[in-house]
Amino acid sequence: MTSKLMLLMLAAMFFLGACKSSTEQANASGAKSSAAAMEEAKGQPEEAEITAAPRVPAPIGNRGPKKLIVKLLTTEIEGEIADGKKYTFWTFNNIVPGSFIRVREGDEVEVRLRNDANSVLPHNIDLHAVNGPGGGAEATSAVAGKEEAFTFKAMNPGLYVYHCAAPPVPMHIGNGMYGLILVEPAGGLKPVDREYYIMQGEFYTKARESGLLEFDNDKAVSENPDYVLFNGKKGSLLGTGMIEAKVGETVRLFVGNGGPNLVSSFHVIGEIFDNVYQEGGTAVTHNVQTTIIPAGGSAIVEFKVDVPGEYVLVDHSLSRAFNKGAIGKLKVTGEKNPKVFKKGGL
Ligand SMILES: [Cu+2]
Repeated sequence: MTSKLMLLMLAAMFFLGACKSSTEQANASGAKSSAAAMEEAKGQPEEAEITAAPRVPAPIGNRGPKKLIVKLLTTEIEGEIADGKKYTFWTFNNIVPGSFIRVREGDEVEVRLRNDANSVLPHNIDLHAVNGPGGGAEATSAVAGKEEAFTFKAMNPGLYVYHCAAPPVPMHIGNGMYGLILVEPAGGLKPVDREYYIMQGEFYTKARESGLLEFDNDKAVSENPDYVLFNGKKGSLLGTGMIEAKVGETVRLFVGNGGPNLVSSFHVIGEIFDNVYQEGGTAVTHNVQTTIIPAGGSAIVEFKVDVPGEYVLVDHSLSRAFNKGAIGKLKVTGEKNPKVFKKGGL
């Protein structure tokens, strides 16, 4: 009887020990994002939803890895840059910044880049989310009227810049050829009430006889832009372009900086960032007033809005905001909250 009991106890101890060690192993492998990234992408390829700023595609949620196709068209088009002035933009999908791309860690992504038949120059795409030569630049280099493609596995979660890397690279980026790709971690980002896409870039201009503005290489080399803009146009986030939220909501901004040269000091006047995914990576800091966004880099900022009003988005290198265009607004509507903010004394 006693020996039977001891055997049972020994068996139970062994079983529990085995359970513990397998749980520990699972935790150890679960902590490695690379392990999650090695999950197999399943099913037939689907076309990724892509959107124009300030909109972003729907969150990934809790799905497994997929095979996705991202279609991009490079173009050279005239558009308004500021105050009725026209500029020859070079774009991904006819917009600056280019379409927001949203994928999941472990997704296998086929990027199809077609260069419009009316283009003068070859274009390509270097996605900073890629592990591979040139981020895909050589593999996608396409002359006018041609399509090129490459496939990559999204191994590292984060918010990444993509841009054209055809020579001269500062000119292609300076003309507006940049955008953001978000690689969500397994399980997805925490849900929030509002998400927006904002990308800064500076423009170095000179006028042709017709008045049409084009890229000025001397100004670019001396890093002296005429315009520093959010989403490729002066006032794009003002007036009817203001982004919006309601009191009590949490706002997430995916902020990128195409450059090609300047580092942004991103700030929202009257708000504090509750969370900042520094440089678009995995490290999150709290209670941040202004965050640095490198040229060719990004940040994800999150904050809850407590009080109604208009909140001004700036590059806190303020001459850029008040003289060169790097200014936008977030309009918050809802009940006043005098416990948090009121005019007058106690
Ligand atoms: Cu290009």
